[in-house]
Amino acid sequence: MSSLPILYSFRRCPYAMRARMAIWASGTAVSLREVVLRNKPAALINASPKATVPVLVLSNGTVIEESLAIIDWALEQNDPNSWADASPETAALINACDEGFKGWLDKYKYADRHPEQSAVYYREQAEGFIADLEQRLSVQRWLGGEQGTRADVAVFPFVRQFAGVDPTWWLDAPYPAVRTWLNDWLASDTFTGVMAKYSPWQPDAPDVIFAKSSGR
Ligand SMILES: N[C@@H](CCC(=O)N[C@@H](CS)C(=O)NCC(=O)O)C(=O)O
Repeated sequence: MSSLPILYSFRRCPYAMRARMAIWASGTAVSLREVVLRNKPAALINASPKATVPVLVLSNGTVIEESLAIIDWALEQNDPNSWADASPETAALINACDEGFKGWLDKYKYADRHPEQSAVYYREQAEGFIADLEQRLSVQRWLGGEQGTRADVAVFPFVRQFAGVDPTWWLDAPYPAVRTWLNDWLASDTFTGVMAKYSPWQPDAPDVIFAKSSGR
């Protein structure tokens, strides 16, 4: 039995993705447990009754059950890219993503479940956030300036989803700087590294070591 921290994750979940990216970039090894959301393992529910992913269980029993807190934990272990950034601006950007953009994104993605308005309407609401990113990225390389921060990592998986709802529209959408930023992330070792596929975890399965240094 390894004493590595245990990460409950779901490959396509944007919250889990941002957490895995920070863990990956930090070079910290964790034991990854891929979760099927409709059949959550009892071990996850016991550790974290709210049972969202990602959840990180440290070897001393501490449970970290919010993706942003997992990012912070990872960057405390090691932050080779200097992503840690406690500035109010970075926090505000992440908050605008999680508390505003994400809601419109879900409605845009699943517009058929929200027939009160059209998909285009929902997309236009979500575009307020994308336009803000465009403004920033048209004058600087990363969202917070010339250096990437936890905001870039935290926001990226949601922008990826937004672009993926209607890829044809996205190709010509008036957000060239966001497109470049997104494409850079998609091509990055950090993103491809964290998107490896794992079978759903079973209690008797051997540990799956998730770490940048494991040679992937
Ligand atoms: N605020 C949480 C949100 C995590 C979250 O909502 N994850 C989704 C998957 S993307 C989830 O686990 N949903 C529970 C479910 O589908 O049962 C975080 O940042 O970690």
